[in-house]
Amino acid sequence: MASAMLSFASAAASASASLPVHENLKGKTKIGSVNFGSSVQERNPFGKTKHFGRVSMTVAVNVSRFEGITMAPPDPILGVSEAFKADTDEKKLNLGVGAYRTEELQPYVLKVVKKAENLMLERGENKEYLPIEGLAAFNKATAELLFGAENPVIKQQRVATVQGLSGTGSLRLAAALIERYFPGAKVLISSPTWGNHKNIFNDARVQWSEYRYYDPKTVGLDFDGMIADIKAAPEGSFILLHGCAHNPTGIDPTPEQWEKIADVIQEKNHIPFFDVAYQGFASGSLDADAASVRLLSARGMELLVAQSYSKNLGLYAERIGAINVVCSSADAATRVKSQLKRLARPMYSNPPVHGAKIVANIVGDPALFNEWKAEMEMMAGRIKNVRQKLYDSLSAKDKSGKDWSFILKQIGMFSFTGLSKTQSENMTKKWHVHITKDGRISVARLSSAKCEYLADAILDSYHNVGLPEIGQQ
Ligand code: KET
Repeated sequence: MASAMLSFASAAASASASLPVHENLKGKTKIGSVNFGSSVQERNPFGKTKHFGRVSMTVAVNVSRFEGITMAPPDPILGVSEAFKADTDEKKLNLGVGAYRTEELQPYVLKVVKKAENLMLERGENKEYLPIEGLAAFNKATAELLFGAENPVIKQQRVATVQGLSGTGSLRLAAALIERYFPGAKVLISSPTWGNHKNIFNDARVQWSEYRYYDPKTVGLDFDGMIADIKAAPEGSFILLHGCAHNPTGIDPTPEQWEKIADVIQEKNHIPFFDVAYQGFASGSLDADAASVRLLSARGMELLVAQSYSKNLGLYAERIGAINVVCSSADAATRVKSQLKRLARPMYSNPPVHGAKIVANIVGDPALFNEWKAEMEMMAGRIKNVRQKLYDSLSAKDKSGKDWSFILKQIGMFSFTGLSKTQSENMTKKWHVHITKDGRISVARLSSAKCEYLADAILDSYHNVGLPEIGQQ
């Protein structure tokens, strides 16, 4: 506290020091002593002059005006990376965040991204503001990647596409649209879901509730529960769906199940709201991973889709993504787009250009586009290999007869292990394997070499820590 008080005082002092010299000296400063005098006190009602020998300075006796602000809890996902940094053990492993690493556990910048960036340097492109809606070439490319260039929604110009601050920013913009134009509407999110969904809707002041999704007994989809809850939601609700590679469970509905989901959404006049953060990264195919969105849009439904290029192009820090709103007419799409721009302008004015140009350059050049697809397949393939290796290690080491094959059925970056909170904590405290407390493991950050160690950590945590929670496999 003392240091906080002194730093408050020194902030006041530096404010005073920055005054013009003649004002600062108004007969108050003597050689060999520092007296910040009453002028500081007058400006700072929280301060009081203290005398330390010949040095007198203003000390904040009253508490900070930020005193009422309590410490925020660490983020359940990004906080894992902070804890990992602070861990000094050599064996430490960060399997928290969904950000791809190589077999050497190094971050990976796609070769095709480096090529696109070189091209941009050669062209000497400028850094002027983008329009509020983002880069036109990017918006065109991103909507076509999602729906397919020949899709009627594209041909009939029924999609309002606005470049967003990656997946999160695009979801947030959509949430703001819902808050403004659908007052009282509810968003239904899966249980469980990506942790940030709840924050996004809370901050946008949009009501949400959960629909059943994960069944711990089968380590699979609770399809009946999901359908029943979507049916029971008030008519016209927004149904948040993970387009592919559901986070955190890695469990996706089958094509037949998607049809049934579409049936009940239509029946209840709900509006599907897709979060597509892993297109091409889940199966290795951009088209296959967009099948759910295309299936629902083919029924002529109006829907929302937030996209991200963090994972599939490894552009995590570039914050590049988009929000797409499919409307029943081109006219409605134009109006929706104008309102999305109106929401974006006071929030962040206009989006960053770098990632948008990378995406537009890659998608717009057939050779680069093919290179991207190959690299995406490589990343998806490496994750599948490590998944297999982890399963092999667990099966070989576990003599209890437990079936770990659910790990092979899950898709995408993550494996939802079923470890409880205390078991997950044991992974970190005892084994220095940093994972989220819901038992999710980012397989995209695992190497084959670390599979044995991870299997030991999982088996110890699973069999020796706490009692399995009710319903846990
Ligand atoms: N949706 C989902 C489902 C998702 O998993 C993420 C990121 C995002 C959106 C947003 O990503 P963005 O970088 O804003 O485009 N998930 C990983 C990172 C994070 O939590 O921010 C994760 O789950 O680890």
